[in-house]
Formats: sequence, structure tokens, C-alpha cells
Amino acid sequence: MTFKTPLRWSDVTPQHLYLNRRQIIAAAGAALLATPALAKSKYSTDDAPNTFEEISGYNNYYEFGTGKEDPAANASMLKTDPWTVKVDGMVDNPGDYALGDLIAGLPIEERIYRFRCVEAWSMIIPWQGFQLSGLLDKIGVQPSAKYVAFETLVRPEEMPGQKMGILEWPYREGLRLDEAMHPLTIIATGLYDKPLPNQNGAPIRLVTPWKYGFKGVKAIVRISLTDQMPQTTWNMMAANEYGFFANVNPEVDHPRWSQASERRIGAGLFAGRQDTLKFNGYGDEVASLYAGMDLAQNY
Ligand SMILES: Nc1nc2c(c(=O)[nH]1)N[C@H]1C(S)=C(S)[C@@H](COP(=O)(O)O)O[C@H]1N2
Ligand SMILES: [Mo]
Repeated sequence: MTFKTPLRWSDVTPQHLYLNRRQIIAAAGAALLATPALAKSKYSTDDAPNTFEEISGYNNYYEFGTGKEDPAANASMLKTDPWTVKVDGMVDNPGDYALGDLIAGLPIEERIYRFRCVEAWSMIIPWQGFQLSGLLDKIGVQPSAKYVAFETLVRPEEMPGQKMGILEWPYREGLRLDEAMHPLTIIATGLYDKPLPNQNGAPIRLVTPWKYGFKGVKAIVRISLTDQMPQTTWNMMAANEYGFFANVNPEVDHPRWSQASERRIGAGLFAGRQDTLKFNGYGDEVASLYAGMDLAQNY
């Protein structure tokens, strides 16, 4: 494919720009663009991604306020360099790691994932990141470990929401070890060929696409291996509404609203709601992790 007329990037919307750029890369090779060619992942969806503006302008990040536009307005004050991550618990190589050392050598891929918030809205997000399993292999998980716990930074001077008692800080999340080792589970370092915006969880955040968005703990400063199911922020806050597993499940409603459908951000006023898919559409990959478990009890 060749272009007869030069494309003017300003003529197209970001979503079209994204698709055109992919076609160009395929046709002409990476030499045309300065963007490093990232490995294509078999785990990516073909759904058209949301725009960068949507993904970085409509966020949940209570450290910066509870409004969807608060994180974009307030998160630029967070200093993400230098960044230290504490690795502790049942690991062979515990320590306080400079982020660069901790993730050195882990292959970064693009993963275009569906994202489903527990509040029944969704997006398609082109993350860049590495498989959490690679990091866990590096730090040496001991045989006794059964869970991974994560904590977000506590720095009220730069995270104004932490001066308010909205949640108990630090924000905490956790995964069972088999969930953490699953190839779909990534730590994101960027999106849309850019470093992760602060409001999306810079410098590193968890992404588990078959689970509700609140599992995706942002600005991670601690990774602990344990043999006990870790406490998680939303479960501590309202155990009857937010369980440990948080698997996307249209058959199990939230006590205050249905989970059967979702609103795709950016789809327009008249687009209508979409049916929510069990495990957010990733059932072929992850359903076997929960064989024999009652998912209405283990929500
Ligand atoms: N530290 C921290 N991580 C967090 C949250 C938060 O408030 N604080 N919100 C969660 C929720 S409810 C969602 S839906 C996702 C939103 O991620 P996004 O803003 O990148 O779309 O982040 C999750 N991670
Ligand atoms: Mo969410």
C-alpha cells in the first residue's frame, strides 16, 4: 500500500490516526517513524482503542480526588522519579529496588485490552507493559507463597486525596499467585507509545483485564509475597460490595446496580449499552483458574 497524497495528521481523529499509523508501520516498516516497534501481542483485542484523551481524562484515582476529572487535573504534582519499590515477604531476593533495576530486561509489549470498571463503564486501552510473571521470576517466589500483595505510594504532600479520609491509605490490592503468574497479567509502564500518564498510575500499575478496574493498583511502591489472602482497600471498605477476586461477571450484580451491561466511554450518546462478557471476554484464557469455585460466593 502506498499513499498518493501525504497524510496530514491533523486531518484525522486520534483513533483514525492510531489505525492509520499501524497500517503504515505494516506497509513501510518502522523506519518511517521514530516510534520503536513493539512486539505485537496475541493477547490484544481487535476492538478500536479509546483515544488518549479519553483514557487519560476520565480516571479513578482517589489519591487525587473522587471526580473523574480530578486525577488529570491534580496528578501532575506527583514526582515519579526517583522511584523505589520494596519487595518483601516470601521471596529469595527481597530489598528496596530502584525501579529501573527491578524491571531491567523485562520485555515490554503492547497489549490492547478491554477494561471494565466496577461502575459499569468500559474502555479499550493500548497498554505497554511486561508480564508480572517475569518480575516474579526475577525476585524469586518461594514455594510457600500463595498470594501477591501490592501497595500504592503514600505521599499526602503530592496526593491531596490522602489528606481526606475517603479510603484507608495506602491503597492495597492483591492477587492469588496463579492469577499473578497468568500471562494476561501485566504491569503497565506506558500507553499509546507514551510513558504512563500520572493519572493512569505512573510509573507502574497493575492490569488484570478479566477483573474489575479497581484491581489495577496504581503507583506501586510495594510488592509482597504472602501465604495469607491480602487485605484489599475496597474489600476493607465494603466487603459485601467488593470481593477479593473481582472477576468481571454479568451474572453477579453489585448490590446497588446491575453488572449485566456497560457503557463504553466515548461511544456517543446514542450508542446504547453493551452486554458485559463473563471474565470481560477473557474466559478462554482464565476460566480454568476458577474451576470448581462458586463465583457468586467468591465475587
Ligand atoms: N492507587 C489507586 N489505584 C487505583 C484506584 C485508586 O483510587 N487508587 N482506582 C482503581 C479503579 S476503581 C479503577 S476503575 C482504575 C482506573 O484506572 P484508569 O484511571 O487508568 O482507567 O484504577 C484503579 N486503581
Ligand atoms: Mo473502578
